[in-house]
Amino acid sequence: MIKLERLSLFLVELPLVSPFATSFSEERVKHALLVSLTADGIMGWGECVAGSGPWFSAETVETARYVISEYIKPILSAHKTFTHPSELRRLFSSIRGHPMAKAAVEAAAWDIYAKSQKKPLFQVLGGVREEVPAGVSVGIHRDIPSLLATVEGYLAEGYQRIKLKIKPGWDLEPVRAVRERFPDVLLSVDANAAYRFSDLPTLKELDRFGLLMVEQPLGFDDLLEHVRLAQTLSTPICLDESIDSAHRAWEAVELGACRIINVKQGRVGGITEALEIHALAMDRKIPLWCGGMLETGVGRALNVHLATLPGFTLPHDISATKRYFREDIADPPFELKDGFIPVPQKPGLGVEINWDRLLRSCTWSRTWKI
Ligand code: OSB
Ligand code: MG
Repeated sequence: MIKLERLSLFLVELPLVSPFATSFSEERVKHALLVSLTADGIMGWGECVAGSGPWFSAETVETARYVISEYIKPILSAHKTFTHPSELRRLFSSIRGHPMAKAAVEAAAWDIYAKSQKKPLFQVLGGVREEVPAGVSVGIHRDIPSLLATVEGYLAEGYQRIKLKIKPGWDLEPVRAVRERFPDVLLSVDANAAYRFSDLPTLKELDRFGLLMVEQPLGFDDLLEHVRLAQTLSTPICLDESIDSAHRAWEAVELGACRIINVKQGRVGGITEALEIHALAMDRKIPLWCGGMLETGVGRALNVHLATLPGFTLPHDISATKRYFREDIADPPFELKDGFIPVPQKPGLGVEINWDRLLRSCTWSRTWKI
């Protein structure tokens, strides 16, 4: 039995090495909400993947701070103990929605649990790999030459798959240019829900570029239009925003809305929920890969551990630390080794908080006794 002692929250702001533009926003600074739980003298960490504004999802770092402070913390105070982190999902189920807030706290509990077992998290999760294949997500650029230069640089570093962010007006031309210049590269696109079904003629054109997948072309909460699109497109559809729970993943698979799922543990409400999607995907032979939300080293470490599970078979949006930050708040930085990210082998997440850097980038923090 693990007895919780303290909960802390930290809001941090870390400058990104380069602006990251998508169909929904342009970010220059990463806003993150970090969670720590202390139990039996062990400190566990989680990172909330919500963004600074309600663009990717309804949740933001501020809504997560509010929900954790006002609703999740009282639940922890009422229960105080857990024997396995998968119990928290049910404890938090009285709170409707807010999967990213719940996931951040659950993550800290998984870190504590693995540390108490003196095992790296991937072993506790049933992971089968010591390194995971790295892909990179390339934001919308100001012009094609600068995009080609960025892609060339990433390929030289060894990334195994390039994902181009697209939106109406920045789609066929950049995809064609990258495909012509790099005919053999594993290439995919991510629209972050920027298209409508009436854009079908443009989306059909994407079939010409030998893409691995098109990620979330239509509405953020849609399944049925994705089913219709899947029936006319030969490129596999991958869903990201639409999958906010294991139940929704099951619906998507049953309906034929996607052939591939991008798993973000935060988006679906935590590792326990993500494990349920993994079981479904194994059963239904749906390839998975681990998405990213420009996480700091804390969230990235969790993604790396999750991506070691057997159903995660495609390259991930898990890139080296230096692709995101000059200085991260966790050490050591993640580095690429022949196109792979090695899995941390120390207990738990296997990264150390750099307190100096955490406190320097921290804009607000609070600690409660549980
Ligand atoms: O849609 O996958 C996405 C970043 C922020 C929000 C949404 C997405 C992304 C990325 C970057 O594509 C992935 C990463 O490298 O962390
Ligand atoms: Mg996406």
